[in-house]
Parts: sequence; C-alpha cells; structure tokens
Amino acid sequence: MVLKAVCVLKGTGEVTGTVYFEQENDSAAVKVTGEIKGLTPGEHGFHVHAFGDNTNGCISAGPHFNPHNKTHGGPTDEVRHVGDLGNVTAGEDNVAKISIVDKQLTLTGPLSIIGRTMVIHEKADDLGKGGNDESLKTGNAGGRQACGVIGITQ
Ligand SMILES: *[C@@H]1O[C@H](CO)[C@@H](O)[C@H](O)[C@H]1NC(C)=O
Ligand SMILES: *[C@@H]1O[C@H](CO)[C@@H](O)[C@H](O)[C@H]1NC(C)=O
Ligand SMILES: *[C@@H]1O[C@H](CO)[C@@H](O)[C@H](O)[C@H]1NC(C)=O
Ligand SMILES: [Cu+2]
Ligand SMILES: [Zn+2]
Repeated sequence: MVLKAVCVLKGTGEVTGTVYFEQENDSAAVKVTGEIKGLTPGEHGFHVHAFGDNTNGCISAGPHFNPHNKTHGGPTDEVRHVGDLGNVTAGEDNVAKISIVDKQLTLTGPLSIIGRTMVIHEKADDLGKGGNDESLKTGNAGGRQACGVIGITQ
C-alpha cells in the first residue's frame, strides 16, 4: 500500500508552501515534491525537525529529527540527521520547486516523520561542512522562515 503525507508550510512572513510525501512501501525511498513561494533566490536549508509542535511558531519544532544521534550532514551522507534534506533552490520568481528522493525518511513505523515538522530556512545549509560547531548541528541555515506539521492524507 502506498503511504502518503502532506505538509502546508506557513510562517510570520511571506513564505508559504505545500509539500507532498509518497512512499511505495515501508522499505522504499520517500519521494518529496511540491513548491515553496516567497523565498529569496538561491539555496535554503530544508529539514524535518523533531516535534510536531507549533505552539511558539516554528521554533517549537525543536532540533533536526535525529533518532540515531548523529551529527548534521547532507542528504547523501551516511552520517546525517534523518531530517537532513539539504537545500532547495528558489529562482528569480522566488519559488523553489521540490523534487527529492530520500532513503532515510519513512512514513511508517517508530521513526515515521508523520507528526513532525518540515522547516524551510532563511539561508543555505552548509551540509555540515562549514568548519564550526553550529555546522554540525544546524548547517548554519539561519532562521526558520516557514514550517508545518506533516500529516496523513488520502
Ligand atoms: C518497495 O518499493 C520499491 C520501490 O518502488 C520496490 O523496488 C520494492 O520491490 C518494493 N518492495 C516490496 C517488498 O514490495
Ligand atoms: C549522542 O552523541 C554524542 C556525541 O556524538 C554523545 O556525547 C552523547 O552521549 C550521545 N547521546 C546519546 C543519547 O546517545
Ligand atoms: C545545499 O544542499 C544541496 C543538496 O541538497 C547541495 O547540492 C548544495 O551544495 C548545498 N549548498 C551548500 C552551500 O552546501
Ligand atoms: Cu531546519
Ligand atoms: Zn541536521
């Protein structure tokens, strides 16, 4: 059975987005598609954060989803947070079109990302290669411009 989820991102500013998740079965990679608008042109860090909590805005979502207690990395790295999806790139029209296939995400089981939060950041994620402590935690991606809880869809 195909598993599906959706996330609507909102923040305090102009940035909004809709992201779709699809997984063919519980061992397949997750396809992430969709669009985020209102971004400055260029790269923006894009992660799953630990909590589906928005009580105090995007900050309540906590750190990157990291069930294996690893350091921050890029999506193709062995050592990464499960939530590390790298960057999405906005064009001159301020829109980032998302098309990611990720092998660490799952929509089922104890490490499911459903009920957690997707965050789009102000700056580029340096994928853990920034040469400082913060790089190994957050990728120096800066503020949280918009976020949303990942929910089940039909
Ligand atoms: C799960 O989906 C993947 C990707 O579509 C496929 O290659 C694999 O054979 C499937 N596995 C099972 C157990 O259905
Ligand atoms: C997580 O990893 C850090 C360093 O890599 C270590 O100091 C810490 O004790 C670990 N925590 C858990 C809960 O495994
Ligand atoms: C941002 O992440 C993408 C992969 O998601 C990568 O191709 C790009 O090099 C990264 N940018 C920086 C500044 O590391
Ligand atoms: Cu993040
Ligand atoms: Zn991370």
